[in-house]
Amino acid sequence: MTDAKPHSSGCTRIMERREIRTLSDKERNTYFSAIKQLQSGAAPTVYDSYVSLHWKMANSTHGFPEFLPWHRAFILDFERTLQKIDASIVLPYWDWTYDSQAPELAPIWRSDWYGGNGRPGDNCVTDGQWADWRPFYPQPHCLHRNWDGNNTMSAYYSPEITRYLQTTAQLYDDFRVRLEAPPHAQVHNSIGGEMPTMFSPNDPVFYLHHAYIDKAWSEWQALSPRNARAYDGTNADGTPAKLSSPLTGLPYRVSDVIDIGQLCYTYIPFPGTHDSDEDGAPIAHSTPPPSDAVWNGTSPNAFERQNLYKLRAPILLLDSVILMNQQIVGEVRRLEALLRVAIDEFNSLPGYISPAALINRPDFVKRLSGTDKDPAAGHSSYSVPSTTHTATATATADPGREIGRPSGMREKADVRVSKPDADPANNGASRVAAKSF
Ligand SMILES: [Cu+2]
Repeated sequence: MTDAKPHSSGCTRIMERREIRTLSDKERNTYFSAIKQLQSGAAPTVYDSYVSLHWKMANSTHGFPEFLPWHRAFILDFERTLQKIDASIVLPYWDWTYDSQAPELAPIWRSDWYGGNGRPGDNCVTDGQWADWRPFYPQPHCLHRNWDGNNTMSAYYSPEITRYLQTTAQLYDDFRVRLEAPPHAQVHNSIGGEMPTMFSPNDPVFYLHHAYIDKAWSEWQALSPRNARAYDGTNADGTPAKLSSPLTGLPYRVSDVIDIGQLCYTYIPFPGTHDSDEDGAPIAHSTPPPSDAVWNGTSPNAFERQNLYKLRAPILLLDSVILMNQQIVGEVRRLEALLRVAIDEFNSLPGYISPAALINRPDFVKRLSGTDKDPAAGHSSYSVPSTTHTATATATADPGREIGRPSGMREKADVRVSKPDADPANNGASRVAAKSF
C-alpha cells in the first residue's frame, strides 16, 4: 500500500482505496474502530462535527457542480482525520452496483460490519458495529435505517448504468447531474433512515457510498484528457462554476481536489463488476440463452428476486428527496426515464445476461462472505466470481463475443422526455420509503 519513495507527483505514498469486501478482517476492523474513536467522548464528537458540516453546507453542495468536488474533499478530510488515529487507514468504498440487483444481500449489512435494517417501529439499527451509536444531530437518537422494501431494498442502478453514464456524458456537469440523481440519490433513498436526509453522514455507510461516487467521477475523468480537469455548470450563487471556485465551508478550491493523483490516492477496481467491454457494452454469454434470459418485453421490477438474468428497474425517487437535493423534479424524471430506456435496451439484447443479476443467488453471497478469513491476505487473495455467468449450467460462456452498444441508444435516450412508466410496484415502494425523520 505504501510507496516509500516520493512519487513523481510529490506524494510520499499513494493510498489505495479498495472495495470494502477486499479488505482483510484486520484492516476492516481497524477502520471501524477508528470511526468509533471519532464517535467517542462528549457529544458533539469529532464524528458529529462532520455531520453538522455536511448539513450546514447542504444547500450549495447538492444539486450544483460543487457536489462532486465538495464530497471528494469532505471524505478526504474524514480520511485524514482517521489517519491521525491509525496511519494505515485508507477509506474503503462500497461498489453497490455489484450488489445492485439485491442490495439487501450485500455483505456490508452483516452483523459484524454495519448491521442491517432498522427494527420495525422505531427504525433503530440493533446489530452491527453501530448498534449502540447515538448520532447527535439533529438531536441524539439511535442510528436509523428504514429500507424501502420489507427487509429488502429496491434494486439499485447497475454497473452497466454507471458505465453508460460515464461514456455518454460529454461535459462535466452533464455527468454530475446524471450521477447525482437518480443513481447516487437512490442509494440514499432506498437505505432510508439517516441516509435520505442531510444528516446522512450519521450512517457510516455514507462514507462507503460517497467513496464509490468519487470513484465513478475519477473514472469519468480518466476516460479522456479532456475530462481530466473538466469543470463547468452554474454554482448555487449563480456564478459560472470554475476550477477556481471555492468549496463551501471547506478550505479548498475545486482545483485543489480535481486530480486524485495530486491528492495521492487511487481506486483499486473491484473486479467483480467489470464484466463488460471497455465501452461498457455488455458481453453476450450464450446462444441460445436460458429461457429466463429471453427478453419478454418488461424489465423485472425493483423488488422482484426470481429473474437471475435481467436488470431490475429501480424505483423512482421520492419528490421530497429530489427537492431536498436541490434538483428539479421534471429533470430527474426525465433522467429516470432515460435510464429506464437504457435498462430495457440492455435487457432486450439477444442473449444478454446482466453481470450483476446473478449475485443475488445465495450460493454466490455465501462465497463472497467467506472470503475474508485471512487477515494478511488482503485483496490479492480475494476470489471474485469473475465468471458469474458461467455458473449457470445452461449458459455456455462465450466471453469473447461482444455485442456493441444497443444501436441508437444515445439518440433515443436523449430525445425521450416522456414521463416514466407508472409502475404500480414502484408507487407502492415509494410510499414505504417515507422519510423516518
Ligand atoms: Cu451529501
